[in-house]
Amino acid sequence: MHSYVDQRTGVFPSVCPLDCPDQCGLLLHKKDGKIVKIEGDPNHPVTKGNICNKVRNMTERIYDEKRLKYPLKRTGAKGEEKFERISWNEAIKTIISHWKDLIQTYGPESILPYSFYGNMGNLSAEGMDRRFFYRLGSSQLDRSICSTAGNAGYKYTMGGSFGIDPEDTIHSKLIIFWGINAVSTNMHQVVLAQKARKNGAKIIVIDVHKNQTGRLADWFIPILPGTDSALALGIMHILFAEDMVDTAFLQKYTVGHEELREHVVQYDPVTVSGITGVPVEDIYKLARMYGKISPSFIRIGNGPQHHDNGGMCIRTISCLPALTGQWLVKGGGAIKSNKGYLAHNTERLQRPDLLKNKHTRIINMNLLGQALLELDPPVKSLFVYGSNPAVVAPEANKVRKGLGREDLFVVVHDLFLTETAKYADIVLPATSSFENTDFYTSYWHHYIQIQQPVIERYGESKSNTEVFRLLAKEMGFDDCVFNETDEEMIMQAIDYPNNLYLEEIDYETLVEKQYVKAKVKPLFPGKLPTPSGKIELYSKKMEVDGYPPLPTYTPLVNDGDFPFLFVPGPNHNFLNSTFSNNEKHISFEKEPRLHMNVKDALAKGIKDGDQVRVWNNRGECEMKVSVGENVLPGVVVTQGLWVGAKQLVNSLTPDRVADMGGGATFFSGRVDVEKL
Ligand SMILES: Nc1nc2c(c(=O)[nH]1)N[C@H]1C(S)=C(S)[C@@H](COP(=O)(O)OP(=O)(O)OC[C@H]3O[C@@H](n4cnc5c(=O)[nH]c(N)nc54)[C@H](O)[C@@H]3O)O[C@H]1N2
Ligand SMILES: Nc1nc2c(c(=O)[nH]1)N[C@H]1C(S)=C(S)[C@@H](COP(=O)(O)OP(=O)(O)OC[C@H]3O[C@@H](n4cnc5c(=O)[nH]c(N)nc54)[C@H](O)[C@@H]3O)O[C@H]1N2
Ligand code: SF4
Ligand SMILES: [Mo]
Repeated sequence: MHSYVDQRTGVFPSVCPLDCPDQCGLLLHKKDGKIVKIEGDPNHPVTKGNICNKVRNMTERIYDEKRLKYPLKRTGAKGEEKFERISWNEAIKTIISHWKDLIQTYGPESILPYSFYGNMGNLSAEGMDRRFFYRLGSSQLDRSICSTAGNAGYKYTMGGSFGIDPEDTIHSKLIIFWGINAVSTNMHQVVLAQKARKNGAKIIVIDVHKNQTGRLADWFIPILPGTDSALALGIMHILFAEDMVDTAFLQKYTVGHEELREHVVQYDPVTVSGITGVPVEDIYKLARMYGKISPSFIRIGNGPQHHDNGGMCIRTISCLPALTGQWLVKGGGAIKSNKGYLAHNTERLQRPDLLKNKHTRIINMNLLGQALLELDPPVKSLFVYGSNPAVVAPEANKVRKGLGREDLFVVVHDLFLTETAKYADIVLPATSSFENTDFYTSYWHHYIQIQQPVIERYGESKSNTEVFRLLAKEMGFDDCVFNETDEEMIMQAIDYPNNLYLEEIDYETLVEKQYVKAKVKPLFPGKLPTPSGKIELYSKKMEVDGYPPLPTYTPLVNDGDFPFLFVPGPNHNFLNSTFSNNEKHISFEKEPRLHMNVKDALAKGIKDGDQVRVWNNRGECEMKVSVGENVLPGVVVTQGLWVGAKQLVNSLTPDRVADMGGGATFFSGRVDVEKL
């Protein structure tokens, strides 16, 4: 592979590595070996030269003085932040000698990897690491913190992560952003929607918070948290009652429309209004717009599925386009996730066959606190990479107590001394994605992209693949899979005859073109990967799995006697906890705010701008309050995963798992609020 690293000055293609659906094509401007400017690739068909503020300012992070330059070992007490520099050799030897002892005494399952998508590169996030931990026979991690509940729900209806091509949404005439803060979290979908709007499209936003996305809507519909499936069922009720369904489509492409028609009779607008807080006349208006305007497109967000009932909620919303036959119309349908189209050869990339004990325990990452404090036999070592669980995982106080265990050997591989790394015994410095080779597959648009190293490694930092090669070598794993290069791994991954959409894409083409669009065909006519091959409005599989076979509204779990539902989502200028430790991004964001309804504020004697304490039986936070009409009474909302000790929102969130996929329930917790 030709190297951009040696060229000290110039403009080089790249990919945004962050966990964001847009997966932008970037141009990195280099001067004297350093990146001086990051911009969107004007030729990338989706990015079209536009990128978000966070990444335009990412050089601040890449060259932040606080970035880790060399490995560290702990010298003080856990969490005391006392470390000293060590060599890579000592770091790797220390880790492996510890692990060999643990394996001998407690077995390999006493070791737990903990990772997520701090870098979305397929090699970095789920390549050599998977091979290593499978071969090690460590406990396996169920990576369920983000979207597994919703994905499981969507899959029951549609068979997999398949929606429409977002580039087609410029043809839509009705666009519903449903539980997605797209202005911050999927900005290019907003650009496409604005284009559609110029051609007469209406934009509706359904959310619990009138945030930046709600403010852009033609019509904002506030809803009570965790009640969206009831609203979707209410829409279905009206679509059937007023004969706005596409019977030909239902007959040809779905299973169970007759059962559904009878089932939704109970979800009349008055009942639904009582559940959702949406006025009866608005439910009618929404259903009639949805029933009559074509093409209509629903962008299904992550918000509604971070709840106790999140899986069923997404399952229910995803039935809607079938009722109106919208999947057949260009620009009609929905997107939840499009990950299925860019499926690659994970068997070869990750080598699950290396895991010999097929009964190895699997630990749900949302239950990290419990796993560290209560699991028997105990977890004795944790290896964290590409994630910051001390900030992002629910029940943060439990997580931190667990991380602080004297007998837990913690290793953290990251670019920064994160809140998690502060608990580490050994800290390893990670390269930024711009220093690595990797390939990227968006979960929203249809492009596969390649990253080649553009800048030299920062200090002594190493990429994830390099670290796991070193660990494997020290373990004495001589399987050839640990010697393969990044290039070889990419070739293996994209050589995947099972996915015909990738048929014409190979490594050479990727290197030559930088990004290539998968040859995706419309979903219909065609066979879906559901058991019936059709859209399953009635799902036998759900029945077998212990769920109601038809879409259903289930209330949230009782979370105690606190007056407010607490919705702590991400913010505009951070990406989860990434950037929350970079001064520039903090200055854009200023400070965390708690949004509260005027009625509630009045009852509590709280005024706009007051400092408040937010608390429940799990923990507490302090922040400034914004009083207004942006949230309904009984709901408080805050944005951003801040790292300040008093701003740890996850100290308040429950570690219950959702109804499906072991998903997180960040938004189903209750709190009380008082003036400080
Ligand atoms: N700027 C920025 N972009 C990001 C991220 C980031 O941290 N910052 N994170 C990235 C990641 S990992 C993800 S998963 C995505 C997430 O991005 P989104 O899909 O936008 O998900 P959230 O922001 O979690 O929640 C979306 C909206 O759901 C609302 N909501 C909460 N509960 C409910 C409910 O019950 N019903 C309805 N209708 N709405 C509800 C929230 O108020 C919020 O406005 O964004 C990615 N992009
Ligand atoms: N309250 C609340 N909590 C939430 C959410 C919410 O909406 N509300 N959202 C949840 C969601 S959807 C998600 S996806 C999770 C995300 O949680 P995480 O995946 O933990 O995401 P980040 O906080 O961005 O942390 C990623 C870390 O990876 C590091 N990193 C980046 N690149 C590399 C690399 O190449 N190698 C290594 N070793 N490290 C690297 C970064 O420096 C950073 O510290 O948070 C969840 N937590
Ligand atoms: S965070 Fe999202 S919008 Fe921003 S540059 Fe990356 S992919 Fe594009
Ligand atoms: Mo996420």
